[in-house]
Amino acid sequence: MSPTRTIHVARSAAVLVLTGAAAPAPRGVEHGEHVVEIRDLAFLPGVIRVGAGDTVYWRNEDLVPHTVTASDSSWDSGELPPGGVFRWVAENPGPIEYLCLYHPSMTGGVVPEDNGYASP
Ligand SMILES: [Cu+2]
Repeated sequence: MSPTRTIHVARSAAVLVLTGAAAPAPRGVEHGEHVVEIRDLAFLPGVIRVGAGDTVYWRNEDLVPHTVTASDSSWDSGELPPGGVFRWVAENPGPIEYLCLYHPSMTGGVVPEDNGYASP
């Protein structure tokens, strides 16, 4: 996905110029990437802030399958088995609400970060 990579690099450079320092990322997670764990019938963290072109990974750490499904049905992981990972690139970061089709009380959200690239 070279177009996504190009956007990612350009955006990171812009953040460095504007702030002087990139936001700290969890160990093993590059800036522009986000990991949501699915654990105990919940998305953790429940809401993430992403920039356009960022990549989000949902990792099912539960013992039962789940789905990661946009509430407006614009994207869907399909069944995500225990240990499975769903990758989604935030071409349009939202805001988007999503849920698990098997456990509708499991909900999460994606909101655009204020980086000057997201639409107002
Ligand atoms: Cu579920």
